[in-house]
Amino acid sequence: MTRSSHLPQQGLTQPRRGRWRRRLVAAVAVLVAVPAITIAILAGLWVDRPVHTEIAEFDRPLAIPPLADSRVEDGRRVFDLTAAEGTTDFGEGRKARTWGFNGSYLGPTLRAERGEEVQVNVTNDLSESTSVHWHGHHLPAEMDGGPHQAVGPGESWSPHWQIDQPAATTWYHPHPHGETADHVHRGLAGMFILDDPDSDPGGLPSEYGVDDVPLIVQDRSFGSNGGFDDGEPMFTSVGFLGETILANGTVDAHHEVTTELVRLRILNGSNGRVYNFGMDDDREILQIASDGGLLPEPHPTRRVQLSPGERAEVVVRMEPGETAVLHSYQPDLGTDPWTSRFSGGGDTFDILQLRAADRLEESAEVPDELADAPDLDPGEASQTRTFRLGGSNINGEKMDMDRIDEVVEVGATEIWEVTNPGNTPHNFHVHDVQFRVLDIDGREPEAPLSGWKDTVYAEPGTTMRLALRFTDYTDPDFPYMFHCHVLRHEDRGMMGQFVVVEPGQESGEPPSSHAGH
Ligand SMILES: [Cu+2]
Repeated sequence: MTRSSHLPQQGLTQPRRGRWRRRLVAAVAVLVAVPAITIAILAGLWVDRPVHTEIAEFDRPLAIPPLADSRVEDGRRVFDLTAAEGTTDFGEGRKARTWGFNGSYLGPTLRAERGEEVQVNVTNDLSESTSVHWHGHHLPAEMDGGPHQAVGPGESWSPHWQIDQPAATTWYHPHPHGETADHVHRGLAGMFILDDPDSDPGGLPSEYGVDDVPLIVQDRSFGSNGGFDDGEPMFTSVGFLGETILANGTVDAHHEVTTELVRLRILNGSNGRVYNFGMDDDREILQIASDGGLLPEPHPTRRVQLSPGERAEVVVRMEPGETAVLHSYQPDLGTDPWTSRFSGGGDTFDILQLRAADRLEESAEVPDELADAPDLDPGEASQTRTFRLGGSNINGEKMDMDRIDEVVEVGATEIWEVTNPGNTPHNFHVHDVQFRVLDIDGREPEAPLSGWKDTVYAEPGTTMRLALRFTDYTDPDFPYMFHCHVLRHEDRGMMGQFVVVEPGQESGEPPSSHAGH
């Protein structure tokens, strides 16, 4: 275009001639670009077409993760977890190189009672550094297993803490700096069930693996060689999205039900996928718990949506001899159809078939009252902090291991205001504490958010207010994390660090990630 100014004039002034050239070029560009963009979008839609995985046979019994062995030493309940590589046979020629704790895929279920001192001896038999985070636990930052507590190959780490929180379905998984998505995808995760006999409402199904069933839901894809395919969809906004569901590592799973009521402790252990659980015949189920424990009262519902890292406990009533399928309906991922689609918003899955025996043992009725509501009064808050989730950052900053983002005084009740201003689905997880969701865009949250939470879905275009209380475990140097639990987002930097300090104390220096632990 600049060359035109050197051409001899033929009736047109130079500027006018340049303008017509520019218009012509613009018109050609539009004629070329519009079909190209259209073809790209159509190709993208074809490549990223919604996944509808229906299971015909449900021919494998649901694996129940074994309860971890433990022993009591010096008043502590001690568990051993060893992370190692192995091979897992998922059936029908699907044999994958996987990672697991005390086995080739996932790990045993740890279980402890409120008041107990626990210690977990973590050994890393992998060829690279990892860490183990106790998701949902209230514990000292140094025991938390975040990116500062890397366990090198061949090394061990033995965190210990006292269980001091209500009964809940929590879990453990690696949290190495920038590598969490990869390590969890390979198979490192397990459940950690907390009991609290003193506040047990009674009557809930509670025989582990029989009518009280752990259910770790993950999506995976298998390549032509039978191994895991960790390729991400072309236009994904949440990282990896798999096409096959693993329930406790089982593909096409069923569970034999022998009681009228069965309790499912559902953990969304997936990297980026949001599920919208419900039964295939749309029957009513009772949600009885969320991340941090039992809800104040059972919530009758037909859908339970969980983003990565969230848990819900539900009770399903079965009739003798029938089958019913736990299904994932299309999740609600916001109003932007493109982003929703590219985050798995159009996908549906069969998860697990429940097969009732011809005669079912009688179950007790679920109590009308389950637990005390969270006793967090926003009127007592001493501080409001704001967190804006955008791009791969929080408040414009990417995770920096050497930067403490927030300094919290012990004993404080605070309000954390979390905004997701864009179209991409995110969620928000806070280490150390269970919080209460006060409101979402000014509205009181629905019943599933009436209990304790540590991970909450951040719907695109909304702001929510959380109330948190930091009761103990001061340490000016070792930080806790807050982050998006979409693992690809977290790894790319959507994470920050806070320390809990004595009143008036300043934050110190975070330890290096490889400080000899
Ligand atoms: Cu996110």
